[in-house]
Amino acid sequence: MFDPEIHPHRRHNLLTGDWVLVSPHRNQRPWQGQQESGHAESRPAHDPECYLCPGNRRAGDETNPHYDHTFVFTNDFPALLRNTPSGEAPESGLFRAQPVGGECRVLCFSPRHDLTLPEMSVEQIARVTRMWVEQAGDLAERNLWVQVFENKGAAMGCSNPHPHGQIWAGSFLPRIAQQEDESQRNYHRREGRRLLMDYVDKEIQLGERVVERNEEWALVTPYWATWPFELLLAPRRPVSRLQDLDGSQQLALAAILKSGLARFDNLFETSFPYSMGWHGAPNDGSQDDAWQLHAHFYPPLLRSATVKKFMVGYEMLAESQRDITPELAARRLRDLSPRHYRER
Ligand code: H2U
Ligand code: ZN
Repeated sequence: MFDPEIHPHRRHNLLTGDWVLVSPHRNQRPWQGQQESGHAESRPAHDPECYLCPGNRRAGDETNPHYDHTFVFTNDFPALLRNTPSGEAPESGLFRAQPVGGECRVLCFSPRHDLTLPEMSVEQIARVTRMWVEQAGDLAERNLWVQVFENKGAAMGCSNPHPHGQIWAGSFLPRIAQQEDESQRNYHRREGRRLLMDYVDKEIQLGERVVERNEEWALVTPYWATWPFELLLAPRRPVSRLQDLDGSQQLALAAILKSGLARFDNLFETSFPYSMGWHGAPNDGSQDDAWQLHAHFYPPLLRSATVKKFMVGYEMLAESQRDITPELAARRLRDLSPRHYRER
């Protein structure tokens, strides 16, 4: 008899259409490969060398103001430019290109160099959520896709430990956005309801993959998760975009971010690295009630503060694979304290 808790199987990602290979029988395999250094670093509240700390000079020669809460600036080395000439790129046979415009911003979450989101107060995190909402609304006026994200930790290639995120907003729909757009619109056409509303309702009903929930939000390890402790965060009421969140949804968001991300840190008693970001309806002026706003959290750690998962080999060449089941990952996160280990 097939038992998904012990036997290899594939799971379907409802949002992207991708599949993931799950190999739960493989959990006991030994590890003699690379270990990331999981040092519990202590940082100063202000670092004179940091290009994000208040009052400091940035690499691009600008100087940061003495900000008290959050601070946004245009990325000094933007990947997208506002003034890209429009028009058709010369297309010849097999070689296609497409000119794109856009803008990139850097968001400082706090003047404190030594904090991360779960170590900030709910009130301070609420300023970050408000900044996300305001920035998304502003950039939506002239960009089709606004990608709000945070890269956290050296293990994720983040260049600076100062708490910060980024926004890349552009005139085009990137590939993952396009896949999620298609899946959600198809489902809505067929069922007349939002795919992710139905999915989250079902997860809450089942409970086994729910890590945490409050009156406005649900935090789950998605059924199709590829990263060991991957999370999906979605509102429980219909919301298409960040800028559509009302005050109580924003406050409840700050609360679940604090406790949910504290669980991450508590897992290996380390500052848990990840890439996270928000997905919402594209700003194309069409009906957007197929789309449900959500955030993905992709953390690379697997087994300890020093052993991370590599997406290599079969995963680069065939499809993603995981050993620990999402149900087991949810149980582990759920069993941890929502209170940060440094605040205990
Ligand atoms: P990470 O969060 O992935 O480390 O990226 C930091 C961003 O900050 C990166 O996109 C920008 C880089 O271009 N940056 C500035 O805009 N000004 C600076 O003085 C240094 C870094
Ligand atoms: Zn700093």
